[in-house]
Amino acid sequence: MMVRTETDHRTVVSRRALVGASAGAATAAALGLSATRMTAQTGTPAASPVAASTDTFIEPQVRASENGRLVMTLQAMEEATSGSPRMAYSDMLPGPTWRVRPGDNVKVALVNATTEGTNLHVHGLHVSPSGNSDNIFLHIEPGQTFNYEYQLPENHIPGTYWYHPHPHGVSAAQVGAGLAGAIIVEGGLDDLPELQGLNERILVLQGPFTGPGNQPQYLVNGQVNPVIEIQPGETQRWRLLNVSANAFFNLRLAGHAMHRIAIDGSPLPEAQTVDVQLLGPGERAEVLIQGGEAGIYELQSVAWSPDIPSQATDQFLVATMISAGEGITPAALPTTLIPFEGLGNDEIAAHREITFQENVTGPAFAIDNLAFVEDRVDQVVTLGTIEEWTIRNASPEWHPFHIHVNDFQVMSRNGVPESPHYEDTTLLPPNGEVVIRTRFADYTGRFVYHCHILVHEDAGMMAVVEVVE
Ligand SMILES: [Cu+2]
Repeated sequence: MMVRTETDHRTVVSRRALVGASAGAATAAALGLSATRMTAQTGTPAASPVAASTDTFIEPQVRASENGRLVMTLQAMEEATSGSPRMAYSDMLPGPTWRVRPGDNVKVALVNATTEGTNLHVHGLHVSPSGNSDNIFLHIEPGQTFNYEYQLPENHIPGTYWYHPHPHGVSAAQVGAGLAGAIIVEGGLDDLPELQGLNERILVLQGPFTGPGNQPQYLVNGQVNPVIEIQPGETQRWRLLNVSANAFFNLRLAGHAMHRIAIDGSPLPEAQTVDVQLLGPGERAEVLIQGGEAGIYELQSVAWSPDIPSQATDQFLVATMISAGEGITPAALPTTLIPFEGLGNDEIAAHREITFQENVTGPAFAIDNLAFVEDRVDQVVTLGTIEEWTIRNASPEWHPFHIHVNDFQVMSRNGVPESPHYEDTTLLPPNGEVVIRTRFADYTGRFVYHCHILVHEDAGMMAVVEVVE
């Protein structure tokens, strides 16, 4: 039996970023492009030169299943760098990308080489929450190795997922230090004729770390402002993952629309053209990009939520796209994608109301007036049933709601019906509400729902659901 195991390591790539490589400017020069760029904000050429600290785009290493199996070791470790404290899986920032297929069996030996407890969560995967599967109640102590095993069902939805530690109280510190990586479940959209043969890129977004001069530093696949190359007219498929602990990425590519084909782990029934893709912590999207005329284009996170001072985010540069080389005739973009099987007409077994709160008295971050306690069950639901949850946000800040094991259809946001789609993490608007429907399919056991701003989760904004027969 062919089983791929982890055999090689490489140094955390961000070390190069810390010393300020200038490959991007060199690349631009080699391509004969003048040092002007399109800004994300205005779509017009900016006077300033290409940012000096760009780096050639590199993808995380891949661990791919073969013959239905993936076996690997992930060593959670602390990194001594000159910048902010870093942690890494197997000396990689981000960790290696798992490439698996529906029905696969995945075995991960998690080696805790850090000085504190950790564990492992597979965000968005529809797998058992019990035993040595996606069980976030496990505590893997320093020096301990734990053998996780995930059995993906044959009907698992192909898409973009990720993994990270989930130890209550220190999730923000560990994810924020760099412990995160992507999971790709193959199939689905991959098989659409319009998407076959496209250059595919994965952008694992992390930060802010503390960069030179104590400036916030955002990384793409461990690099500062990498250069992504595209040909004029070429179509590329980008998988965008916000695996930061607490940050929002409000992505805009100068001079280019993004054609969204998936949100979180699920394909959309129809492609959507957007100018800006907001990703809260934990959220993903897949977009198609068609290279514009030869030039340099910035991928920015544009200013977000300016009217909420505690969460307002200024614009920052994420990456640079260079369109160069032989122009090709743009292919027709797909419109209809994967047929949608929604929950809108199904029988609803129960309606629940869940409220996220920030309190002056009592727990500062709470759900339904309670801070998280791991041995208290907050919701008991019946296996196989569909429920509708109205999730209220009684605070003046955004909170990304996430629930493990089962994704959900977003029915409405602040009373406005949403187009048909599933998510596993969704933004609760300040003093607003989101209505979701979800089927508690296939797995009994205990798991959690929580805010994916991990400092909020660590402070108690998390609760337990138990699925029973
Ligand atoms: Cu929150």
